[in-house]
Amino acid sequence: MIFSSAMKSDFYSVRMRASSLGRHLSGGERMVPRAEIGAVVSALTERGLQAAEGAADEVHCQVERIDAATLHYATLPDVSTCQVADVYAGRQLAVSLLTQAGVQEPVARQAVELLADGAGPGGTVMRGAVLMDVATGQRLEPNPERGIRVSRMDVTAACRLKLDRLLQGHALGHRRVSEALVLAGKILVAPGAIAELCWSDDPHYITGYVAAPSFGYRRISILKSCGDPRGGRVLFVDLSVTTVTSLIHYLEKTPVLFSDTGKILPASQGEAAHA
Ligand code: WAQ
Ligand code: MG
Repeated sequence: MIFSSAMKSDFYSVRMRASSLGRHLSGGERMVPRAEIGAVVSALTERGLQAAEGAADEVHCQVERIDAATLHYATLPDVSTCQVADVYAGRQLAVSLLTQAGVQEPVARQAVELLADGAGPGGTVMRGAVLMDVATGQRLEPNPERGIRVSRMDVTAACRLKLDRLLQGHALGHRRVSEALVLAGKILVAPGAIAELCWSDDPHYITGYVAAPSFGYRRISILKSCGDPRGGRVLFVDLSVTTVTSLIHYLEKTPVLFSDTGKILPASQGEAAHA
């Protein structure tokens, strides 16, 4: 069979979701050339099967060809880390960073409390992110159980090599960091998205971040207590710039490939963020 150059250069979105008795356990989003689909489906499936100590009873992988004409290229945000003494200091710092990014302080506090309490119905963890109106704190996602799943983003092969080397050189080589960085990167290039707050729902992973165009991906060493199963994401939206529908479409559908990394900035103490 003869491959046209168009086929060779096409990208495919590969998405995985794993669940147990209908409850979401794990998800994954990649965007790769044709030749890598097999390996990526296999790796994501394995990840789904291993989620929650093997509790998944269903793992779905979906492969979709991306229309090359809709593909956007971008650069990843800079990465920095703030060391804080405890959860209280970490959440204070998150509020202060969100304020710097243009979120009113009461709205920033509301977002932190929402994730702390579990943003899904009945204090559960959502599958996707909360969309929050930066002006009012009002929630905008159509389905508060599902939220918004940011999807169709990845790094190019050359950028992957550079990124892995960069992160490993700063002891940040864990897949969790690069995945969160790519997700935050897509949010920061979405028109009308002004900041993101995130910490994991993994009970043992307590580092989270605030991301904004002005300071990039700012990790905060402690954003929750060890053992706490709650976590999530809040995206702050400026509705004077975009509509809910077009932002959701961008986050879920517009393919974004990162072709270069940002910098890793020196570690800073919590209070340095006020400077
Ligand atoms: N789109 C929107 N929201 C998502 C997505 C997605 N593709 N994937 C996960 N979420 C939401 C969902 O509510 C999860 O419960 C929550 O985010 C956390 O997901 O630099 O590991 O995959 O050291 O547990 C950040 C710090 C780690 C990494 C975040 O998130 C670092 C993390 P998790
Ligand atoms: Mg998780």
